[in-house]
Amino acid sequence: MNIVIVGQGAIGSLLAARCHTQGLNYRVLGRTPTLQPIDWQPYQGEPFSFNPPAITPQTMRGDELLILPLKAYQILPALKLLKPYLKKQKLLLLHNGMGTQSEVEALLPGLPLALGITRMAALKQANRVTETGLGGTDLGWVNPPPKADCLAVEDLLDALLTPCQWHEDLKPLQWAKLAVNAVINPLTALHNIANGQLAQPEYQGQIQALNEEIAMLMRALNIQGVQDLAPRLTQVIDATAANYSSMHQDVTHGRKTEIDYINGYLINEAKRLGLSLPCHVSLYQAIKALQI
Ligand code: KPL
Repeated sequence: MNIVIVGQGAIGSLLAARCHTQGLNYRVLGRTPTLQPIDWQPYQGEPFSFNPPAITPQTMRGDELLILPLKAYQILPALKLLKPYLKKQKLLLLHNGMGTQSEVEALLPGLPLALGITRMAALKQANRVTETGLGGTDLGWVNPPPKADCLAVEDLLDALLTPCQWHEDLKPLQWAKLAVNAVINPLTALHNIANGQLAQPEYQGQIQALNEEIAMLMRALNIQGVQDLAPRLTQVIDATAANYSSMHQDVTHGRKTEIDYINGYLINEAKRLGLSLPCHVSLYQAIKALQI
């Protein structure tokens, strides 16, 4: 089975480098048919340059594994463009936030779909891509393909995303990640601080209020893991203390943020149940006001 990596962002380029190193059959589907070479700097080991092989929507065979390491808001537009060329492909989405699953299911009913939460980290500056962390990936099928294809995809991803773990139900892990992103990302972007600065006393009141709203929503939706919210947040703030969150970087560079798929998703889920999350709403509005 061939792999198609959609886009040439930091994680897409990291995946291309891993495919290249492992000799996997892969192609990159970029915005243009010709791709830039990648100057790859692995976390450990010697840097090297390589030319990722390109593919266009028209030249796909129809049975590939399509990996979409895009921002949440880019998933639907990308798949709308690809829709005429999608036959029996399998899709893997890798992004922060939630809400794309129902969008993809509505656009492409029946297409095999897996979701992943990754802690792989890379930084892209022009053609240079630096691997900045060696985190693992959690994976789960939303709509698995027939058995043989399913095993083929799982084997490929086990090799490509090592260390990775497949889960029967990814939802509790998706919510755990969503809860972390819904606090760290907008607060660091709004206050223009690194993740670690959220450990300061001045932010504790706001963090607690945001966590309480998430806990209420998770209880209403019967999602496991409420008791882990606060300790996990403290642990992530600690472990990523020197990092600037993805939303901080998006705001700093004048890019669109993933707020609609993070706090926006929480707010919509709450609305659906007749609940309100005033702290998340004001944070959402504050981030929207920063965006162009
Ligand atoms: O996922 C992240 C992000 O920045 O998007 C965290 C975990 C907050 C690390 O910065």
